[in-house]
Amino acid sequence: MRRTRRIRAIVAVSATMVLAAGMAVAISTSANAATTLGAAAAQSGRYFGAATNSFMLNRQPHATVLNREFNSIVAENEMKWYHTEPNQNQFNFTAGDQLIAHARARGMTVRGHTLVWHAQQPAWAENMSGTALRNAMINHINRVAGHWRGQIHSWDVVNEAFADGGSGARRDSNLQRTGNDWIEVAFRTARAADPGAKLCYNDYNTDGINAKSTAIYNMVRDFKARGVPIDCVGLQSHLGTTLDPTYQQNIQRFADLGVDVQITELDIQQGANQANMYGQVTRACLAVARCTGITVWGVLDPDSWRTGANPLLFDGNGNKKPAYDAVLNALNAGGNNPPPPTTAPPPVTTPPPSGGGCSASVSLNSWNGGFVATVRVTAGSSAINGWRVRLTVPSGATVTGSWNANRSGNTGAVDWTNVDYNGRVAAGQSTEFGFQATGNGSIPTPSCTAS
Ligand code: G2I
Repeated sequence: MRRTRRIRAIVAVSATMVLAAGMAVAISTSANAATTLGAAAAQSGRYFGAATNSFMLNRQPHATVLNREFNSIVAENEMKWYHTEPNQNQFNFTAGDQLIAHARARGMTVRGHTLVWHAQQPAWAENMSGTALRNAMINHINRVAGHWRGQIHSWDVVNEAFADGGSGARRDSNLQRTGNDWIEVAFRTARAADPGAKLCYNDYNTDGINAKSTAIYNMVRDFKARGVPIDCVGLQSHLGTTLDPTYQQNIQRFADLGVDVQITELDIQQGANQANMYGQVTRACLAVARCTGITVWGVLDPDSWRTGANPLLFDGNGNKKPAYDAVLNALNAGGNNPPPPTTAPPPVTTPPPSGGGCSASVSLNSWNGGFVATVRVTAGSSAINGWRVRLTVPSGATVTGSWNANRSGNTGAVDWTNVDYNGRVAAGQSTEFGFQATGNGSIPTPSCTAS
């Protein structure tokens, strides 16, 4: 009897404690819970982004939802090759500039999509092959990544280069036919053009462990082993009505190679499982420290490329769907596994000259028949207001394009001078210019004269 009473008392006390603890949790959760996707993701150092287009930036209700909910954006189409270089060597950055200005004004980061892809090429590139196409690709990367240098969080350097199905092979394309090394050439070129951007390989049907994702895994492992610059893998995640049970395991195995993983184009078929799957995908990313962000491929259902699938988080009136709540709750509950802080690009170790004036150093990214040169100009112990670099192009080589400098010619000894925005260099600081050439050979250390 006495024992029974004691047990009852303990039960009563524990019940009160559980209730109290439950209330405390409920109160602290609602007090701390973020109320937008971007803020909720930011709690664990991640971003939550959306694809959009410049012509939608002021369209309602898209604009209100975009600006309120997301802390990252990506161009759905307007940074693709056909858009940015409609005619060879004639660049159009207007829409991309608008998207970046919109993002920067609101503290959003920008994903770059995409430097090279077999689809959505301009007609002039579609009709090219061999060395001409390879050189056009390199020039495109240099000019586009160079234009937005320092403003892109992550670039999809190469998009969708692997075949579907079980072969694990590369997809056939005009780019692939220029030689199997086209992907690594693209990554090396992108690194030189924008050393601060994370460089991603991006693909679809990679949302679990399968032949295609394994082929990509093997490529990334090979790139890491050989020092080809790659920082991240994008899993597009255009999903149907079920999630592959190995979804998280697949993210984890890429992370274990030492690259970040980003969910880059998430959308999920509307249906009974939509909200649940959105929650599952979000939790899978949060569970892997190196899964650093999620982007949905559009904002409002009617604007989705998947007509009629209603695969996004908001309906046409901008109302939040159950899928939205599932994502927000998952983001608010997660965050116990924040990704490591992003590392700055490695410092360039050119010693500054001891006196005034300037010095120059050159690094080459070469392939059989061509190269990209990056030239670093460093001011000495005093600031300089302009510079001239004399550099000898290898015999037989010809400069086909350059950026961030004016040049006197394209063979032999060439003089390069600053353009209006990079002439002034503070004491001990550096600026860079670059050029692309056909031919091969080494370049002796260039001379530099301050003006
Ligand atoms: O296909 C879905 C995505 C797969 N991964 C790469 C993404 O870049 C791709 O995005 C879609 C865009 O959402 C569509 O909006 O890429 C399509 C092109 O492959 C885009 O569609 C095109 C239409 O096919 C064109 O008719 C249209 O002119 O958009 C163009 C611009 O509105």
